[in-house]
Amino acid sequence: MSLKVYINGKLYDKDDAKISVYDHGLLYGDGVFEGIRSYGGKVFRLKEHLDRLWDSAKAIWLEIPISKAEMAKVIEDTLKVNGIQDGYIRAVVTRGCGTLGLDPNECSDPQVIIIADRISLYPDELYQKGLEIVTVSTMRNHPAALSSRIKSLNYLNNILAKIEGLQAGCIEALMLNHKGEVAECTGDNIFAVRAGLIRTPPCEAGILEGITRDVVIGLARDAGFEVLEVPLTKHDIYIADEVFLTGTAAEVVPVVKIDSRSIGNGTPGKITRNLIARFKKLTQS
Ligand code: PXG
Repeated sequence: MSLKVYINGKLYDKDDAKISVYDHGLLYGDGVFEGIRSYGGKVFRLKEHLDRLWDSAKAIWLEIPISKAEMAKVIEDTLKVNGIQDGYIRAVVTRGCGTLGLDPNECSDPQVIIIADRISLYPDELYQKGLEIVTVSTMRNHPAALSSRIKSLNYLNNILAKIEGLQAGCIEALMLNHKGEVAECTGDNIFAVRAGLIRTPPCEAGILEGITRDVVIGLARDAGFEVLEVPLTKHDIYIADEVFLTGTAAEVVPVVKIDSRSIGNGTPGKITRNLIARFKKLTQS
């Protein structure tokens, strides 16, 4: 059976789920989105994702044509109709069809799209052995030009960094901000542990305020660890005992090498493994 995709109140077979070439989401990356997980048929942190989607939309003057409650229902319904238990949901709101000019006032019909699919997980091995990443030269967008807190359809900044990472043989890459501080990876937030203290860059570093990041900060504090949101330099990452990434797709993944330097003893650290176990328990309860 073909997957069903929701577009503006209707379900379409995957192959028939289409958006106009005049949609400003395509023409200009003018729109917002969320990537969300479901575990055991239950949507993970749905409220937080909806709040962020609405905040992103507000920041770009985009009015989402349905309510948060309606969006929650169509997300849950789309998951159910596709019979997905453990999956990945992509919620997209585009500016809609307009003219071949930038003016969003010429666009009248924002498109609400919900795709629920099975997630292709990172190999188990990655969580056992850890990930190698590199710092790339593509600077994270200057937050005064375009706030990284907006999860917009324009991901070129991250895609260019991802390409640099891939060319260096790494599937994830570290981006620095305009001040040369550690910002985040292309689709994941970063944490460094040293002497039992967990640190991660603050939102002001020009990062996406990751929902997994917030969940993991909460889990770590509940477990009695101190977590600080403070500016970090590359040096802080190089001399860390442990480094890990958080994200909707990756969950919590250990980093064991960066820019060819081993982190700690080159294997996933104790606190990272502790947090991976706590995160798993949370999503499987
Ligand atoms: N930073 C950036 C730039 C991101 O795009 C995160 C951090 C982590 O945030 P969450 O809320 O997911 O904990 C993201 C995640 C994917 C994928 O399939 C992930 C993201 C965007 C597009 C695809 O891995 N965003």
